[in-house]
Amino acid sequence: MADQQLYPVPAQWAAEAKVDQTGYEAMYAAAGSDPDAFWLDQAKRLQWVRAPTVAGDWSFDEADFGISWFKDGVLNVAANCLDRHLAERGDQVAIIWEPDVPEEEPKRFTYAELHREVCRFANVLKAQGVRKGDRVTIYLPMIPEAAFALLACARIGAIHSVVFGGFSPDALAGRIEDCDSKLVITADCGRRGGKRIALKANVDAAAAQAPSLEKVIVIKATGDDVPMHDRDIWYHQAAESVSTDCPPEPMNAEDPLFILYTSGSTGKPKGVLHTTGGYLLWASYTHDLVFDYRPGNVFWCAADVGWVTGHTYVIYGPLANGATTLMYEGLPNWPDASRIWQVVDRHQVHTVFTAPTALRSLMKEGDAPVKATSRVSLKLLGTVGEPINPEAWRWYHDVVGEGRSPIVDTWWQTETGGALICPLPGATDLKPGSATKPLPGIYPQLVDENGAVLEGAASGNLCITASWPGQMRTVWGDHERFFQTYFTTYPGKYFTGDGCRRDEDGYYWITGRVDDVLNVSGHRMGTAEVESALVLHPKVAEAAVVGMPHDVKGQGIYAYVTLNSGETASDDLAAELRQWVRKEIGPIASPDAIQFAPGLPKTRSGKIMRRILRKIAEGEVESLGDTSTLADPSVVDDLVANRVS
Ligand code: 6R9
Repeated sequence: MADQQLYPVPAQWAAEAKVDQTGYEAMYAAAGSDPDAFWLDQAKRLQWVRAPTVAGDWSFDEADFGISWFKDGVLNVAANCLDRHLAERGDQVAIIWEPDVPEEEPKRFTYAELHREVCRFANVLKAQGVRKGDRVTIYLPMIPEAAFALLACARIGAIHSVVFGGFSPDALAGRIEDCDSKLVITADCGRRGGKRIALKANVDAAAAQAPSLEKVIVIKATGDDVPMHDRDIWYHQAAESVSTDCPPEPMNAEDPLFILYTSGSTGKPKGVLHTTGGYLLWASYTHDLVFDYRPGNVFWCAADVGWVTGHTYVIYGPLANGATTLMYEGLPNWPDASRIWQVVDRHQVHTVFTAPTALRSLMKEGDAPVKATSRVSLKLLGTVGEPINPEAWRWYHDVVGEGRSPIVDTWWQTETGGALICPLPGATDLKPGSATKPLPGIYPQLVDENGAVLEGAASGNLCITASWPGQMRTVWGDHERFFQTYFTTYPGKYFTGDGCRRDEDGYYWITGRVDDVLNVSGHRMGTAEVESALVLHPKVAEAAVVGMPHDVKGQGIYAYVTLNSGETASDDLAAELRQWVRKEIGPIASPDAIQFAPGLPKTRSGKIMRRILRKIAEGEVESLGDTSTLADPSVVDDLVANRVS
């Protein structure tokens, strides 16, 4: 099979990487034979106020369900990311910030400077009454202050909840209220790809629906004129009067570090909770192993800090490891398709880590924009967020990397804290499109619909059978939902929601979600969320949303909409509904196709048969399967006849 073509570890990588194939196998075995000893040893990567004496203490069974790691350890995340590096590398650059507009000067912060900025920010938060355990919502563009804000919360033990700047005021308000957060940190405006995002105005609109909100700290980022209300505080003014001395709060390893909302197959987005010790260890361990980080390398994860990838691989992993991390304000293809590679040359980037959707959009523009740059510094490539199609993989490998750089395809989730299944550049032969093998300490299992364990080469539902330090600990405010969502489909196992194939070499190939979660441009989107946004529109009676294949986004959003009687379908109404969803959730949720349907295919018990809707959206109208159990089989003919292509 063409997709089975093997790309062996380049000789130089095999010789020089921290972990080679034998090393990987030895680590994998060690983590399995004595997990406590293995993880207590790995925990030495971090600096502890009090070192832990226990590693994992967990059960996925209902009777004694619970997950903890290093529970008697005490540490502070910001101290690990900053203070402990000061003696050795205080003058080394910690963050390189590349602005949206290429003509502007980048900014650089050494570890000593970053330490000062974080302490200052922490003192501003304290002066506003923020205390250990309080929730702080962060709604910022990719500016250095975003890094300061996350680390400032960690320093004083406040729990941050970052909301992606592309989310609407409604979505923001829901997330502020869900975790009862009293303070929001935002900016006047954001910039991305030459466009402005009215962040402060969005916070003002959200405030009307978020009674818990008391204060808003506003960073002057673009200098745009924004109205200031009683609750608003300019950061630069508040920062004038505080000291830059702020001792880190000693935190228990199991104290919460952050909440990050993510979409599930049902209901509102869930507040995924990560804790202090286990998460930071996972961020540090995976950043070190997967990217073979060496002092001096410039590491660039191109994700926004609004997603988990930005948390783990822009901020926490690299800074815990004393790395130089690049933070980019803009978009991969603006002002043109060579921007990423220009940034690589400008900052002599060693590792670039991005999403397949970005690669597909650049690949469309041909090789010339890549070849116009040198990329001589580039030694390692990474992908994350969705399965990478072998064509994009080869383009990345052959054209961008000129064949010399391994690609680490990292499979993981908001829930997992960091990478779980992925190659190590010095250890794993690669197959384009496969996330390859589990990291040491990770035990994947494939099961069929009935939960029967599948051995050897097989396709099934991907579960993980043992806890790892970076695992989420709960859904904020709803521990029962945590258990129900992840541990009841296949009792005793963590169910990822992904389908997966394992080949005869033991390589894992993620095939995508098997639940009602879409992956649009590497962003998770619950079909239920888009449906509830649509039915809020006064003319809409019912909506069903499914995924459809999309060249660049991976998946597009296909919405079937039934109107209230008396309403007429039109292109204008379709445009209005798209706008409506943008307003309710944000631009990333805007449907790519809207089909007005007089009826939806339902079983006699009233359940929408999504299988049929998916097939129609995919254009596979020849293979709809059995429709005889439908209450009214004739609706299918209408749906097929009026399919939007
Ligand atoms: C990190 C992140 C998680 C879902 C996950 C899966 C998909 C992520 C992938 C991948 C294939 C990869 N996914 N990485 N699928 N290969 N390398 O993306 O977290 O936003 O929570 O999404 O993304 O379907 O279940 P999150």
